[in-house]
Parts: sequence; structure tokens; C-alpha cells
Amino acid sequence: MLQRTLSIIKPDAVSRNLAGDILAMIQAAGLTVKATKMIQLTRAQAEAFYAVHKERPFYGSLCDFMTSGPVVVSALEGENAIQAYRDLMGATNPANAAEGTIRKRFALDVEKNAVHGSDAPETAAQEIPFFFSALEIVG
Ligand code: RTP
Ligand code: MG
Repeated sequence: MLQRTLSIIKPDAVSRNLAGDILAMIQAAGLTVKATKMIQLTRAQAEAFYAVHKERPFYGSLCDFMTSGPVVVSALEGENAIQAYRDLMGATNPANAAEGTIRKRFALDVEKNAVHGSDAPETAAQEIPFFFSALEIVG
């Protein structure tokens, strides 16, 4: 099934100039970049994006981290893109991430873990319009 998913290359990776390497891994995995841009999230935007985690102990730290520098957000498309990108990202904690995954190669720790990817079709359907208008996504 052709799907879209939302990717964020997080501040730890952008600040180490890894965005190009990560986009190359995304494309090598067969995912197509339909939209991309670099932005710096405001505190309110980070809190809204991660609202699902607001009761978790790491929420404040996560929002601090996600606003600490620019991120590269992208809309990706491909066969089963949501799971395909989750597989490419690897486990949340890089200590558990498989060889060949983005987080195994580039993540620093369980928080500074290089990338975000939507976790379900309903999530992708909220997250892509959070960052991109229809006009910004190529057909
Ligand atoms: P993401 O949402 O960023 O794609 O990552 P994920 O699904 O693999 O992980 P999730 O459980 O949704 O957590 C969101 C992000 O919060 C940070 N985190 N910190 N300190 C901690 O124990 C902890 N746990 C999660 C990570 O940046 C994680 O990606
Ligand atoms: Mg998640």
C-alpha cells in the first residue's frame, strides 16, 4: 500500500551535519521525499507536536531538546512507508537499534536519537499537515 509518513531529522543530527547522510539513507531504502524543509520549532510547537507524551517524565526534556536547534522535516512516500521508515530508523534507544539503521549509526542516546517517524496511519495524517500545506507537497 502506497503511504506517506512524516520524518523529522532532530537537532542532534542536524547540528552534526548529518541531514544529507540521513536523507541519502531514506532514499536508498526506496522512500521518496515529497516535501522537505529546515525549521526551528518554537516551544509551543514542540509541546503541541509531542502532546501525546505530555504525561511522560521525559516530556519537558524532549521539548527542550526539540527546540534546541533546527530540524529537517520531510514528507516521505513509499510502499508501507510508515513501517518501512520505522524499520530504517531502528529502536528508540540506540543501544537496542539493529545494524544498518539510522539510530544505530547516528543516535547519541535514547533522547538525542537523530530521527522521528510517524507511528501509525492516523498519526501520519495529523503530523504531515502539522508541517506542510497541500501546496508544499509534490504530487
Ligand atoms: P519518535 O516519536 O521521535 O519517532 O520516537 P519513538 O516513537 O521511537 O519514541 P517515543 O516513545 O514516541 O518517544 C518520543 C521521543 O521521546 C524521546 N524519549 N526520551 N528519556 C527517555 O526515556 C525517552 N524516551 C523517549 C526520544 O527522543 C523519542 O524518540
Ligand atoms: Mg513516537
